[in-house]
Amino acid sequence: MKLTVEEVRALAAQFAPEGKIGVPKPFGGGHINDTYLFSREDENGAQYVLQRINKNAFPNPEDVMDNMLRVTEYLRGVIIKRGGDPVRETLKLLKTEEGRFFAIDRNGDYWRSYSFVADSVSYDRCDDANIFCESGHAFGRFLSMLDGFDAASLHETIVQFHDTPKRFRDFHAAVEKDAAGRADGVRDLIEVALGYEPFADTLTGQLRSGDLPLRVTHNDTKLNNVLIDEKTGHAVCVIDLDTVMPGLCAYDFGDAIRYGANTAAEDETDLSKVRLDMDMYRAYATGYLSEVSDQLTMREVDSLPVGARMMTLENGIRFLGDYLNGDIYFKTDYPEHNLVRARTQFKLLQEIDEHWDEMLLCVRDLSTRKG
Ligand code: ADP
Ligand code: GN1
Ligand code: MG
Repeated sequence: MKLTVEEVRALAAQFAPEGKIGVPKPFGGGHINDTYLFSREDENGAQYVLQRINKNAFPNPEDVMDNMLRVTEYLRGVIIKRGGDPVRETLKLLKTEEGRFFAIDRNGDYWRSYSFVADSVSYDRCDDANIFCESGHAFGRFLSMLDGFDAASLHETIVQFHDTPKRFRDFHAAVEKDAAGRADGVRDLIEVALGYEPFADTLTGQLRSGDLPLRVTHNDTKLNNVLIDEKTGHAVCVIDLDTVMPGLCAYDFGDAIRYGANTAAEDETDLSKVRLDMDMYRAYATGYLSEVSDQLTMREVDSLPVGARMMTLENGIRFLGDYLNGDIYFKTDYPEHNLVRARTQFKLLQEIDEHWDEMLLCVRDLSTRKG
């Protein structure tokens, strides 16, 4: 049952026991969690994020919090060693009076609070190649800073999150069940999606054979999961750490390209506007590879564009599957929203295929240029 404004304020107050706080205001454009911003009067209006963890997506919120706490503490240590700003460059979780990093509401939902990074912006869309390049730096740095972190100690917060063959099994189940009675209206798109199925095991297969190594990856590298400094235009901080898990660098690179090198929004209805912008692709690859080129194997470098193709396909079948299931996973604003999102992904896949050679040459070229 929906919480009242007073109940949300009381949850925020648990993270600010002595302080007076304002009413938390809904904030941000994520598809999964419910995010609010609140301020503390005793700290001259310093702002904090309050977030309800989506239990449907994350069945074990305490695992999510354990990962997030350990990862942010580790990052803080690395940032200090590198001479960075530990207050702005990673999130700082707040504790409740009982010393926990979460509060539980009457529905059994978990809430957390962390620092709001002042004077920063998160872009849902941006066509500035410099900003996208900065986002590449941020996710590249994220991977390289977590190089020494014990990947095996992380909880798998969403099991088989980027296991695309598993996503196809879920997709088949959604088509067969047709829970919302929508399958007949989208047979064309279902056929297009199934045409890509033979490709689905490409990265998971290379992982199994040992050709690609597991690393600590972010796994949800959308442009709006990086904060950019309002004044300098430099990336400050990577956010949305719920899915930090062992993964492939191809997932991180690929998802960022899928979202940020698309000339249109993820939910653009006019498919003629959906193109792959190779300047944006190059900008991101430049930022990302300048941070991680020394670490990646040649096979990993070659896997980066494969990741872009895979993440676009994976999101395509996830959106379409959710549409068939009756919109039970992603937040939607209108009944066809997931279908619109799915259509953009399949249009982008065509674009990726048309630019394939260029995409591969670009990362190969940049990987040999250090710095
Ligand atoms: P979701 O899983 O729903 O995407 P996020 O953690 O990404 O949740 O938060 C949703 C949005 O809220 C982000 O895309 C960003 O716009 C905004 N946001 C979240 N945390 C911060 C923060 N510390 N500072 C500034 N903006 C934030
Ligand atoms: C979700 O949480 P958000 O909005 O950053 C989703 C991603 C999808 C993305 C599609 C935990 O990301 O996997 O790629 O939507 N996150 C989760 O926009 O499922
Ligand atoms: Mg997000």
